[in-house]
Amino acid sequence: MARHLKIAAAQLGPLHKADSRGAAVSRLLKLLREAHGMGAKFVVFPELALTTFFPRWWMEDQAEVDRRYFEREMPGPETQLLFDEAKKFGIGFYLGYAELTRDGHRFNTAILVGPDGSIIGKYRKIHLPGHADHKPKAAFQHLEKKYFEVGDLGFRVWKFMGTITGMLICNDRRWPEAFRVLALQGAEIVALGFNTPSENLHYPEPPALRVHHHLIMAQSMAFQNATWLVETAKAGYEDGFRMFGHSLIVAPTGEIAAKSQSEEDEVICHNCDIDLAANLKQTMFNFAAHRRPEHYRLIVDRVGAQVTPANE
Ligand code: CDT
Repeated sequence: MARHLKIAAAQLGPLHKADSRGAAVSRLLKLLREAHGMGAKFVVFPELALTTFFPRWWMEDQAEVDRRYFEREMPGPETQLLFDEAKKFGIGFYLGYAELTRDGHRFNTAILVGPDGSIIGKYRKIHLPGHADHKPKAAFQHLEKKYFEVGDLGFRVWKFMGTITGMLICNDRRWPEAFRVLALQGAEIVALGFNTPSENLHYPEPPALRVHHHLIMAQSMAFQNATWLVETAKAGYEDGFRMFGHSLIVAPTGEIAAKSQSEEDEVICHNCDIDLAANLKQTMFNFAAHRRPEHYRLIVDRVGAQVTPANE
């Protein structure tokens, strides 16, 4: 009999600078209850789901940044409520937050929490977009390179609720390498939270084109890696800066099984057939039979593109 897992993407609308951690958790709890009402057993919350997307602000007082935006413990006094409620419902979840470690390192982090409330896995974001310097002329900043270190835990998967599940965060979804490393460990589900500005910081681009890229990436990454993919947005006008929604649950066939319609708090849910990918994994994307890593060396040896014509 095919394995099924009912998965929800619990999208958040904007969390403003003035919103407290407690207010964020209350909204997460409301979304969790709604997901429970839909029968979900695994709920994917967004990236940095406890605060505004603070890397859009240049801030110099690091102690203040730490106090307002970073978690020193997980669960902490406010987030404990979310752990307790999820455990009561027997729901596992993915949660993104800013992590400050005991020895002073800062990461953009996601955790996988089992239905018993225990933390099963942790991922620290590896592809940090944006810049570290202040761009005073820009409408907003994207300072992930200032506030976070590159994740030090690699791309991993965990046995989770009868599946093999991996985690990524936001900008990772633009890099095929990240998905392939998870797929090579047998990923059946990839969970990912995101905050994506509707406006491109670097050059003018129609917002619809940015959404188009988001959709085609999700569909191709899920299909080419024969995995379910759940991508959950924090969306809407946060302190006046718009981020798009379009939270998604994508099947290993590359088809969109569910998609959010708003830029507000919204739950989407799908009963995922985890074995749907079995045929793909044994045929077209049978990695053992068809991959040719001896010809992929450049992928790990070279970071930036260099023009290297074969006839020179
Ligand atoms: N949060 C995050 O990683 N956002 C990026 C924005 C890139 S534009 C500097 C994303 O890839 O969606």
